[in-house]
Amino acid sequence: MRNLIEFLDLGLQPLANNYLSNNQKLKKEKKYRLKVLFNKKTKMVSIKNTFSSKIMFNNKYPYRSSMSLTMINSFKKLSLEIKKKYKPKRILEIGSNDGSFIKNFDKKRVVGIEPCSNIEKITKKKGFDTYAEYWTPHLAKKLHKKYSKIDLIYSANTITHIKNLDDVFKSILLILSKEGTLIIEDPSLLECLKNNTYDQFYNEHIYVFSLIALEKILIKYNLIIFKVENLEIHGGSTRYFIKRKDSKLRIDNSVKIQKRKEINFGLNKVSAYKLFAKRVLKNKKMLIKIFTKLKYRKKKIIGYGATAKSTTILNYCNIDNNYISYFLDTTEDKQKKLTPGTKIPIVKYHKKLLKNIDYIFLGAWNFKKEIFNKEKRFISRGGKFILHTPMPKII
Ligand code: DWN
Repeated sequence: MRNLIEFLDLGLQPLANNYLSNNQKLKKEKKYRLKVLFNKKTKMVSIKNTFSSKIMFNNKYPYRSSMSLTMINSFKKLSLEIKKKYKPKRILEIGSNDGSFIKNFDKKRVVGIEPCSNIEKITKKKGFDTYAEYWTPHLAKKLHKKYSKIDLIYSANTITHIKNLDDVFKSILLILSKEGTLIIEDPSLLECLKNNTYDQFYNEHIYVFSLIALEKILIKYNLIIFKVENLEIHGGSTRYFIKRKDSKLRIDNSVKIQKRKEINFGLNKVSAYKLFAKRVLKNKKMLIKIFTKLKYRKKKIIGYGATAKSTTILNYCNIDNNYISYFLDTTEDKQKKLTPGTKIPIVKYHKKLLKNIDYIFLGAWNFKKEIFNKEKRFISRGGKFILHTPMPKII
């Protein structure tokens, strides 16, 4: 416990993806204190108060990875690379969501694990072999019986959502072939600190990984990171290519480069986290100032992309339905609901709803390029966006 440093307090927060229906509006919401910790020994950054997977990932999970073209294209690009470079006989995806990645492969060669059964169903219906189960040693054994060893395992934005990392990697060892590759992809702690994207912290993101922390866990399982790729996706993610220690795959220079970058920034020291916390507080004050000024000037503000991330921002900064009239979102399961904690109505996306709008708060700032491209008309008639990263600004 002496190694754990609490460096950030993001206040009382509701569950990030717990969108409220109108009849839940007056009910008391489940809230928790969102505090973020740095472990001086393991270098791991994690949130303090956690919830069970069953509470967070169940048959009502609203998030769909297919809602963004950027995600679809990124999965497509990676799939081509996997087919070309690794030529796997069988691919397993842990956290396959609505199948945006696995749909790029032959149905006979790919298996998807997705515990949120409402989403898993979508891929199963299309004829893919999917399991609405959590990733556990029990499931790994079951899959091993059916498929024997698997030579490529992929997991995007999932491993950081599972508290028991020991179980995660033990289960992987049960099924990954001797020369197999494990690819995991999650938001980068380095980018989070550099860009002040404190909204990467919420109940589902139990960890935000850095290479230096992940490496320390993997070594316990004789797993080694042999290549690293930095991606723009989700505001800066890292893709780690991992092998068994005795596999013949050679270690790429990108690992050394990434480690140097993280250490130069100070990800191994408490001071970097304390400075980040100061910037986050300044960020909050600046964002509140922007909203207060615009409200005083009677500007019409809406939100775009009711993200899990924006739950953290809105609740931390107390920006509610007094400031933002509604959020536009393409996800059916979020529409006609209210944002957690701040109770801002979420409306089905339609271009005409941007007509008399002056400002858009970009909840899905991580898809800025894609959205700016889509909303050229709004921009050309003088519409402006409010962004909180790296520091709050209007563009
Ligand atoms: O790790 C996680 C990530 C990958 O997905 C999960 N814990 C939960 C979820 O987080 P998020 O909600 O912050 O993810 P996104 O991908 O930033 O969400 C984008 C939201 O914006 C979606 O609700 C879809 C919406 N959207 C839209 O309405 N129009 C997105 C785009 C690109 C658009 O054009």
